[in-house]
Amino acid sequence: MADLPANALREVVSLDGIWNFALAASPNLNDDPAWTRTLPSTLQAPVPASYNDIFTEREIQKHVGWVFYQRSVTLPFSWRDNLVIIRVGAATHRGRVYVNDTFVVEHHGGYMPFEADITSIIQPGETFRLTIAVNNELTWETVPPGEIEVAADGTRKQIVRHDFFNYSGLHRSVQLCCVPKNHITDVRVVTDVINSGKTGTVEYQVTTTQLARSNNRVKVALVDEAGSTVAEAMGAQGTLTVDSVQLWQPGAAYLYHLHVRLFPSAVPIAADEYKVNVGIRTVKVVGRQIHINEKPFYFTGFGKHEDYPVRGKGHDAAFMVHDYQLLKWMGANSFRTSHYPYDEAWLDYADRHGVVVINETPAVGMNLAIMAGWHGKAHKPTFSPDTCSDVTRKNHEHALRELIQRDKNHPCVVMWVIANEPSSHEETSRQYFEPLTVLARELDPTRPIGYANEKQAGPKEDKIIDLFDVICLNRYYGWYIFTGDLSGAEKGLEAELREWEAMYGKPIIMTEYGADTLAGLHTVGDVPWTEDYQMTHRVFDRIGSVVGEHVWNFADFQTPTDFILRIDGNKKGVFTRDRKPKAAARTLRKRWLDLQNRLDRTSR
Ligand code: BDP
Repeated sequence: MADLPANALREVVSLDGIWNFALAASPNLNDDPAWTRTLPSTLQAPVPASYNDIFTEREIQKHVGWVFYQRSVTLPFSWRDNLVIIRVGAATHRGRVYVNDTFVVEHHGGYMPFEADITSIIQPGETFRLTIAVNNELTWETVPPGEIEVAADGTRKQIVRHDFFNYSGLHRSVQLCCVPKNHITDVRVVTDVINSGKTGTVEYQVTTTQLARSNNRVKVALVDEAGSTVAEAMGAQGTLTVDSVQLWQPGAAYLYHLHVRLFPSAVPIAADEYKVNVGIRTVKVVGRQIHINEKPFYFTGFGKHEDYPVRGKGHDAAFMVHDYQLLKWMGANSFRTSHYPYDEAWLDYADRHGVVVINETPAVGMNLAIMAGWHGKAHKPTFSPDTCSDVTRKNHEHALRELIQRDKNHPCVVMWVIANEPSSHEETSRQYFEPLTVLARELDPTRPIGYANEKQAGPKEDKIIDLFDVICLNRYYGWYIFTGDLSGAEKGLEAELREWEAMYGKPIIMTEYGADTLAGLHTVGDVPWTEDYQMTHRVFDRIGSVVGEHVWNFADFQTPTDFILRIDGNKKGVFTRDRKPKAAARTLRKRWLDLQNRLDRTSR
């Protein structure tokens, strides 16, 4: 189930707030079973938040291994006769949950929710000790990958292969949920539009618990924004049709909701209910274009990060809504969830407000050629039994499954990005990625797929692009190449884009481009790092296959603090880390608002 909301038949208690906190004494969890004792309250950490920047101790900021979060929880008496579920929004990168001394669930992957049924362990009215152990280690088997270096004195250091800080902890809400025993476990909707755009169809499939399946009836009703039921049906699956449909449009969202109810036979009172927002729209790749509702769509916006001062990657509704306001102010119609899936609240908001989302897995940093290429050094193969191996791929498949399972119903999501900048010019990348593309299409045949391509895998060198629908390019002409030479950059970029266009005939999205800018630094002329050093967009306008531009990045963000090419983070943000616009914001804003006006006029 994508989420476990409260409703007439379900209750949810938030466990967010201040938890007792401790670093594990040993890398081996069983050497320090902290869940068997009550942690002292001398050290406490907020949930949700990364723990790294909360404390003053470098030891905590740079900690590699397990930490413990602990609090006490009382189970309401009124929840007897129901299931009690613990739901953890995200434990980055691995979480283990303990109820008193009992282990209840483990989850690998730092950006997905997981849950455990604790009904048989705790009695209603009982107070229990809830401990969540969180591990932030990245290895060649994890997604994203990393390596741990152990110094002679035993100090452990996490090497990451991606350009953002390895924020760790409980990044999203922790909830205690009360769910009817007889319940709905999943709802899937797929929409289409027929009859020249006049009729919408909503294919739905409801899954229920075993008990429910044998004895119960499922009733569904599709309700419009005014609260009127526009279609109804009985049965766990079927197709609803909506005449005079109101489409979900970028910038003009319309949301129906599917109200699913479960009735025990012959009893007129629902045993469970669940509501899913439904945006009726289509997405298709048509030649060199991406169509939303049969019309070419041009993406304007950013690659982002969940990254904020102090709270790191901890979800924060105020920052989220403010970021959305800034996106709107900029004239941005879309963004990419680089480089991992975001809190579901991001997608709910995008659904509601008509923002288009490119949704990415956490597979970033699968490229040993990047820094090696930079220094002209030889490197190990990226895809091999010693590096990204079959085990890594299995974990990558798991991450992809979880992402599509969680986000499949969101109309805002128009494309899945399977990895960011993998070493796709290496021969063995094909063996690694082909099964992932097959799986993505099997799990969701309705959305195009892509991966963000890195420069070394140019149009002639890339080994996997034919497996994807859209060419997503991350290019730094004028920054990492043609540094300080904007006219050389313009020519180089145009030549490369024309080559991609001629060789593949697929839509191209510029999923990254940009330059570091130190806010407040100005000069006369085009000098890198100043606010005056800005690229033009002329090339994109000259190439018909370019269907989108996502600047890297929306805001400055924190990077590993020992990465010598960064000073207190990556400064490619169009906004500073505290969300103040840099000079480029005005130029971009003008371009995107003009584009929006032009497109509005042509679609009228
Ligand atoms: C790209 C990565 C992105 C980096 C960016 C940069 O996709 O994560 O932050 O370059 O170097 O390679 O700024």
